[in-house]
Order: sequence, then structure tokens, then C-alpha cells
Amino acid sequence: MKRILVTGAAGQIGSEIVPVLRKRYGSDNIVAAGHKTVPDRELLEGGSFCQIDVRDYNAVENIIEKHHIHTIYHLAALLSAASEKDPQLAWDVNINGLRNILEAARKFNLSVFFPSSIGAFGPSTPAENTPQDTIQRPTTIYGITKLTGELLCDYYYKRFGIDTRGLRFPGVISYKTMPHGGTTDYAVEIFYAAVKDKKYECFLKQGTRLDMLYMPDATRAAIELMEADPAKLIHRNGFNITAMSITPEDIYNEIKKHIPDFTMTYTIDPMRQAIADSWPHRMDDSAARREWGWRPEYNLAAMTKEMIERLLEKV
Ligand code: AKB
Repeated sequence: MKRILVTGAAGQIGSEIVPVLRKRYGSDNIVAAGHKTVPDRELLEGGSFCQIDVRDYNAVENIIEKHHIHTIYHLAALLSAASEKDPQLAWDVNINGLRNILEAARKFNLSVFFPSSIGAFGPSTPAENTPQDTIQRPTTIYGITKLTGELLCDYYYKRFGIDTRGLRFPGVISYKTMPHGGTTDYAVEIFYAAVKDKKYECFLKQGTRLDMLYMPDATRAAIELMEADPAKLIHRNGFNITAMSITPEDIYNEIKKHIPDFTMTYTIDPMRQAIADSWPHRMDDSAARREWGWRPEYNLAAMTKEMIERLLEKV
């Protein structure tokens, strides 16, 4: 049986993909590894959890050897706004961390999943129906690390035959763990605020259209790509995937259907607005659909209903 290591396991995507992987492949076959973020009880009690700083190559190697790892979901990274606040740290974690993972993959012949992002695009990228293969001139340090990551993963596949695969995630919306330091965080905060306070102050301006995905679709996409028949993959890294292209007011209007007295105001954060303005509005994900059968299951209405139901159970 394959043993899987998940780095960044206590983060937004990590904390949700680990239970799904444990259920699918057996808890004994999944090693969750976090750094500073404190893991929740489910993560700690549901299987093995260890600490790792992905910038430390020896630590990466030790975990791989100790647990006989075969595949790594490398999710440890700083998000866009956090990266902009500390570009040196962003480079260190997002690039040196990835390089360590890829070098270990080369030594032990491992498969690697790498999450890229809509951040790998920039203002000169076509914003509507953004093609799979197009201009990529990101203007944020986060985007530069994500684009470099895509290229590095392609390089390790072509040069060394390492089985690297990856997705360009849009904003991911979930009710379990809050994202930290992202530009699309508003799309998660808005649900928590609606359920708890019935009001939300949005840091992106009206009309800011971005791609989004509900977490169950995001985790399923990563696993389906890693399980896909390699003979069918023309691309390997940086697959565009999306489920909805929406603005803050689209989410607001959908939430109002469930919470009629919900109100929203806007106080723009110039840094995050500038990041969002440099990203595409709607990606074309037909390559993912064609090559490995990607299909989202949740649209805005289905996601909103479930988000509100789950958050009402939590508060
Ligand atoms: C962020 O906002 O930084 C991330 C992303 C879209 O990559 N959620």
C-alpha cells in the first residue's frame, strides 16, 4: 500500500484532505505533517501527525525514510497577502521548501502533488476564459513562487522522470479551517460573519470577479489528478480548475436567500485589492476536463446552502 505524506496538514486544504485520504487509503497509510499551525483534534486523533519545517532537507528525508513514503501532497506554503508582507519568507517556504520536496522525490522516486494558484497569472494574462497555456507574468511574489513551482515540477518530470502533478487552485471556500493570509479569504469570512453577526465588512470592492471552488471539489480534484492514468496527461502541473466565477455581491445575494437580514459594507484593503485585480476572472478548465475528467459538483447555490448549514451547527 502507498504511504502518503501531507505537508501543511494543519492548513485550510491540508486539514480537509487528510481525513479524506485517511478514509480512502487507511489511516495507517497517511502521515500528516504540520509546522506552526496548531492541528485540530480530528487531525491529531485520526492518525499519525508530526512536525516538519519543509525548509529543512534532512527533516524531510527523515520523515520519508521513517514512514516509507511513496507520495507527497506538498501543501505547505504562504498565501498571497502573507507573501506580500514578507517576500523573503515566501520565497524561502514556497520555493526552498518545494525544492527540498522535489530533491527528496528524486532520491526516493516519489510522486508529488503541487498546488499552484490563479496567482500564477498576472495582469497581462487574458482575464476571461483564461487558457491553460497562456501569458504568465505574475506581479506578486506569491504568483512568482507559484509559477516557479509549476516550472520546477515540469522540469523534475522532464529531466528526472519524477511523477509531479498539480492544479491551479482558485479561491477555496470551506467551513472547517479558516484560510490565513490569502486574497480570497473574504469568500470564507463572509459566511462565518453572516452566520455569527449577520453583517460583514468586505475588503475587496464590489465587482471583483474571481474563480472559486468549494472544498469537497478541491480535495476530490487533487486526489483524482493523483490517481489519473499518466498516459492521458498531456499537461501535468498547473491544471486550471474552477467551479464558479463570482463577485462579493454574488455571494452576498446568495447568503441573503438564507439569512434575509444579512448586511455587507465595503472597506477596501488596497494591497489585497491590487492582488485580486492582477488575477483572472474566469479560467478555462477544459484541459483538466479532457485529460483526467475534472467536473465540479458544487455551484454557488449548493455551496452556500451547505456552508450555512454546517456553520450553524458549529456556532
Ligand atoms: C490566496 O488568496 O492567496 C489563495 C489563492 C487563490 O491562491 N487562496
